[in-house]
Order: sequence, then C-alpha cells, then structure tokens
Amino acid sequence: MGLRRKFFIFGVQSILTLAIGLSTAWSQSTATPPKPATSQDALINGYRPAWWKEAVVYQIYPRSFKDFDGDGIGDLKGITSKLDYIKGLGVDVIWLSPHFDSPNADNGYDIRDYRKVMTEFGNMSDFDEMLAGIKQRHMRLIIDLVVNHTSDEHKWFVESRSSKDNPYRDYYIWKDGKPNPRSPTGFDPPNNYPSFFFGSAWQFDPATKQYYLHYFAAKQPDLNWDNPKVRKEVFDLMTFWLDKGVDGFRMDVIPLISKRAGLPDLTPAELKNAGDVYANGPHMHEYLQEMNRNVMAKYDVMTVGEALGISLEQTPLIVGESRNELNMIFNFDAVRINRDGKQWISWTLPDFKAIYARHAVELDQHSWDTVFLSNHDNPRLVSSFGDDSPTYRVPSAKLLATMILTLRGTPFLYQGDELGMTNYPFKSISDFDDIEAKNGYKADVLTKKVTEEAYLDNLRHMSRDNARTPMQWDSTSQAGFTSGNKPWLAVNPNYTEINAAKELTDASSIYHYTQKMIALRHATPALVYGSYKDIDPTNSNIFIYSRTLGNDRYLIVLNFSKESRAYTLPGGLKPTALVTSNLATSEVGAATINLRGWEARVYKY
Ligand code: ISL
Repeated sequence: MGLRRKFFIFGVQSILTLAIGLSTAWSQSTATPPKPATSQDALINGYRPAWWKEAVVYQIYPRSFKDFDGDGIGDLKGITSKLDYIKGLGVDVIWLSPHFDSPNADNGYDIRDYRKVMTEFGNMSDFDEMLAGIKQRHMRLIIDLVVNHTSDEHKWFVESRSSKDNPYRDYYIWKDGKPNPRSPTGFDPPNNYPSFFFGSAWQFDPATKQYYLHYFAAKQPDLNWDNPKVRKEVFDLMTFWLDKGVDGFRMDVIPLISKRAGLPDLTPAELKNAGDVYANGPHMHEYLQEMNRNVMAKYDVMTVGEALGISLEQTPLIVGESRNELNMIFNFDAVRINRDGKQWISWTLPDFKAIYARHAVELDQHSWDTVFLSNHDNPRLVSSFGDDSPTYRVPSAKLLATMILTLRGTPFLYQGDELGMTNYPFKSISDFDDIEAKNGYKADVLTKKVTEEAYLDNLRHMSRDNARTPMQWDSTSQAGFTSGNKPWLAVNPNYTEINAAKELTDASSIYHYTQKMIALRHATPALVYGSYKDIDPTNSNIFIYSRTLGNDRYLIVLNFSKESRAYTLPGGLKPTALVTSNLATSEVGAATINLRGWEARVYKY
C-alpha cells in the first residue's frame, strides 16, 4: 500500500470515529487539554474516561537525551531544544527520569535534594523553562518520585547516621548486627536480606556501630515509612512539584516502602525472589491511600507505580478505582519474560501472549493497565523482542510499535525506540557504567563464580546500559548528542545509519510509522477502551488479537518471525478494510493472508 493510501485510511478512520462521537482523545491540534473525567461522564465500554487513559507517554532518560552545554551529559536545556521533535511524534505526556540533585551512584535514583535540580542537568529556571515549553505544546510532564530510598548524602541521612539520638535517626532503618568475633566489624548483618545490586542489603556504619538497610546500593539507604514525619516530608515534596505544575509521578519501586514487621530472615524459597517479599509490606496500601488523600486527591494527576514484586492478581488492590491509591502500575511479566533473575533466557510467543490474556482477565474496567516493553532498566526494544539484524530491524521495530500502540493500557515508549535504536556492542566490563553491571562483575566474575565471557555475554543481552547510550540525533560526531568529544557513555557505532535526522526525512521510517500509530490510537476509542481478545493463543509465530468497541472492531495481526507465512484467519474472520500495515500490502478479504517476515497489519472487521 502506498503512503498516500495509508494517509487516506487514517483520515477516514478519524472522521468515522469522531463522527460516532465516542472520542474523548486529546487531539494533537486541540488547544486546551481535556477536562478531567467526572462521575457524570458517560462510561465507555464500562470504563470511566480519563486523559491519562487516552495518553501516550514518552520516557526521557535526561542523562542520555540531549547535551546542550557540551559537557558530555544530557541536560534540561537539551530536552527543551528537542520538544518539537517529541511533540512531532504525537505523544501527550513526558515521563522524565530523575532530574534531582544527586551524587549519581545510580544515575539520579539516589537523591540528595528533592527540591534542587542536578547541577549537570541545569537549574530550576531551566526546569521551569522546560515545563513551560511542554505546556505550550499541550503536552504534560510526570516526574520520577524516588522515595523508597534517598542518597546517603541527603541531609536527612547525614543527620541520621551522626548519632543514635539524632532527631533524624528514625528517618531510616537502623538495626544492631549479630555479634560475630570473627567478622572485621565484630558483627554480622541483622538478617539475610540481599540487595538488588548484589551483596547484603545491610551496611555497617562505624559511627554508631549499627547497620542501615539498603535494598539497592549502599549509597541508597531505605527510608523508614513507618515514621509519620517521613511520610509528611514525602507528601510535602510531592506538593512542591505539583504546585510548580507537573502533572503527576512515576513512582520508583513504590511497593517496597512498607517493611515486614521485625525483619525476619528470608526462607531459602523466599531468597530466590526477595523482591516479592520486599514488596507488599503490611502498610503499603495504607500509606498509598494516605498519600492519595494528602496529595493526589487535590490535583488532576497521573500516577504510575513501578510495581516490582506485585503480582497481577494483587494489582487491582493498588489500581482499582475504588481503592484511591494509584492510577496504574508497571507489571514486569512481559518485559522480563526473557530473563530468569539476572540471567537472559529464551521465551516463546504463546507464553508472551498468555500474559496479555491474563491481564485482560485480572484487570477489569475498574483497574487500568499499562503497556511497555522497554525503559531505562531494560535492553533495547528491537534487540530484545524484535530482530535487530539489518534486514528485519525496521519491520520488526514497526511491528512492536503496532503492538504497543494497539494493546490495552496506557502505552509507554522509551526514547530512541521510535528510531529503532539497538543494543550496544559491549566488549569489556570497562565499557559499562551501570552500578548493577559493575557490582555483579565483582560478585560473580572476580570470585570466579561465572566466567568473564559468560558474564559479558549475558550483559550484552540484558544490561541496562543498552538503553542508556546517547540518543542518536544525526550522523555528525557523537551522533549530535554532545558538542563535546566525550559523552558519559559511548554512542552506539551504528549512529551513522540509525539517527533521528535521517528518519525525519524518510516518510517510511520507524519514527513516522510510530507517529502514524499514535495518531491512529488517538483517533480510535476502540484501541483505548475496546475489549481485548487473543484470537489464536497457541500459535507460536502469529500474535492475532481483536480490540472491539460496539461495532467498531479491529483485528491486529503480527508475524513475530522472519519467515513468510500463509495464515488462515481463524473462525472465518473476514476483515473489511486494511487500516495500516508496516509492509506494502493491499490484501483484504481473503480467508488466508500472506504475511512476510515481521509483518504487522491492522484490519477492521
Ligand atoms: O533494573 C533492574 C535489574 O536489572 C531492576 O531490578 C530494577 O532495579 C528495579 O526494577 C527497580 O528499578 C528502579 O529503582 C532502582 C533504579 O536503579 C532503577 O533505575 C529504577 O527504575 C533503584 O532506585
């Protein structure tokens, strides 16, 4: 199908859906954001409409997005300079990974001052300018709320560790160690909790001879949410940013805030998945409801929790409308289907599809969902779930965009995936920046538990640094990311081939395809509020599902393989029109369709 025809179909599509009066979508050209949904608003397919249900979100990892001042580190002025690019894609909301003052033990997920901008990223007036630019373009901004832990350089922790009777002592979790005369400190940690970043989750502090708890790095001490003063501090800092005009929060590891009473040892079974125990503590729901009452209820905001350790079955207890906790959460079942703990494993399409089928059963009209397959903690979308070889990178990246933008739930896109950026060809441990990769090297390779080659091979597939290499803006030096000659993390050498400048001038690029899919979603209430059905759950190569809203019925057909396949549509399904496809085709109406490798089609039926 020629491009002109595709545009025509999109045009007809929007007119039809608008004409039947179902759309509450915030169109790109509308000058005023839609009003928040009220109880008077008519339900759509049983769903209460809301702007954050209709939005498409774009995640920015500021360190790697665009460097304005040439120091090799992305910054807020850099983001402001690229707002037209982001708006051009058609997204509604930007999620900004942490931009706060931080010593960067974990790239900003270790916050030293919640009310100050990280010096490398600029200052508060740069933030205000960026926010104004976002609003001028009728987009919204959600920021990262990292409040399970702070930096050990946060003034609360500096006070807390200074003496046992300091007023901030109870802002964190301190415990006596177990006496052990053979240990250099004279103690062993209070229990067997492991850290997500290797080793014990306890750090001995010589000043007071007690241990503090850190689920992540030793420089990320966990806050004590059982202390009402801590909760008040968090609610105040959230209010500070909302009063500035931000539109909500992505909440980092929010299910970990409430700790198990008494902190007993984990059993051997629990140790295999410590995150499941750390999540869902006894007061988690109570604290989230308190946060909602004190903060969110007073604003029209979007909240999305990073729900590490929360099972699908437990999800409605956090996102259920009547619960007054969060709007939605990230569930990791799909994005982590290719790993077992920290080990990369193979996966099958039926298992992958079963996850979405389960979501449709467990999350009803009162529990909103998210869709994402990449972010700053995961490898590149096309390298993990598509095929990043020269032949199939473009079609498979487009297929994945088709899927993410037609599934049920608010879609989250990660910077660079709209260009089909790929994993980085890491050669040695010195190529990595990530604390997780480096700690793992010390824990596993230097102790000879794992060979260097096996460790690096695994990291090449799953390291978080794959997603953190600088955005590839053009084919000039350092991909146009920085005018300096040393970005904080190396640019992927494929930037001369894969870059934004090239894709912007190519009507058949992944960028433009993503833009069209976003426009289609915005114009099509069935893709937002429609019911979901997996049509052929056991097929190992084809993912085919429907999204239906009354008589508005869509069939999405995705060939998740590089082989061409003649596919007979199940149950006598008869598409009536081809809405879009990622490869030129005009096949409509046949009982058997001929899909090429990584072909994606959206039909009406
Ligand atoms: O990325 C992971 C493993 O490779 C996860 O275990 C990750 O640490 C987990 O999803 C929590 O992530 C969030 O909190 C961390 C931070 O390092 C991540 O970047 C953040 O997304 C600690 O704040």
